[in-house]
Amino acid sequence: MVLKEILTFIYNYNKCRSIILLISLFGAFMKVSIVIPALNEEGIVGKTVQSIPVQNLRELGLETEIIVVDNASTDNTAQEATAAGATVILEEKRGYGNAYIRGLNEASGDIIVMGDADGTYPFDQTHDFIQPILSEDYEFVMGNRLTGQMDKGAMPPLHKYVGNPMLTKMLNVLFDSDLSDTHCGMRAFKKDVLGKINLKSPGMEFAIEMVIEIAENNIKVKEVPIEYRVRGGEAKLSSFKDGWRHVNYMVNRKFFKREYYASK
Ligand SMILES: Nc1nc2c(ncn2[C@@H]2O[C@H](COP(=O)(O)OP(=O)(O)OP(=O)(O)O)[C@@H](O)[C@H]2O)c(=O)[nH]1
Ligand SMILES: [Mg+2]
Repeated sequence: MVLKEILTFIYNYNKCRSIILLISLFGAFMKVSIVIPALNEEGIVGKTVQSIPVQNLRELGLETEIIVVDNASTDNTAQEATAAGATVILEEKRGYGNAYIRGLNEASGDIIVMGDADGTYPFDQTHDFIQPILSEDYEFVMGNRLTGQMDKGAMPPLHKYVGNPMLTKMLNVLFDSDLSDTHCGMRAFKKDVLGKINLKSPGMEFAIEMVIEIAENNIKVKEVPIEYRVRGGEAKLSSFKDGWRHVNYMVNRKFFKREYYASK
């Protein structure tokens, strides 16, 4: 308790310096795994991997492991990710959830950071995701694209003003949580969290299954504003089909106590 108060004081005194201090106190023993699912992301996956500030994290005393889960891509995703410095794991079973479940099983870090391979998420802000876990006692950090800087065209108006707010509201009401952007794919958490939650969804529902599990198991969450950038390569998401899948998942889970998964 005393230690926590001292650390909080140091942190409040000088945020930037204290992050370095905290990481150097604990970081020598810490590893961060960045897990990235990728399906046909040639042309952007390499840049995404290269945007991870490995050197910067190393200077702070953190070792970084980068895992790209290639979801049986038919292009040069795997080769490009390898050339950029990632460890590439092949997951033959297609699906966003399948890719993540595989990658999370392989990750050996104390802290896991996750995000898309399409250049939309600011991996260069990785330290903002790690800091609340290191110094503020949070277990899970969730990006919030709505309060951060969103590049023009990064999110279609249908998603920004209708789909995301509606699905977020629905999840908050049904599962008693208080998040602002439940579909944000950039997240970070302590590895221990994986032992407290149960992730099974093979497809896109994985994104909300994780958030619901976090809410139901009272995991301590902090939201951080993040930039959101225009996607490189082709979108894999189909607005109406995937939106409907999420509604179905929530309704089935809440009212019929059963798992609903569409095909991947
Ligand atoms: N949709 C989808 N994505 C997959 C799959 N396997 C891996 N991925 C990766 O999961 C990440 C999320 O998929 P996106 O298509 O970017 O979905 P999204 O971010 O919700 O939608 P966008 O706004 O279009 O980027 C990307 O890095 C994909 O390459 C899969 O089977 N389906
Ligand atoms: Mg994306």
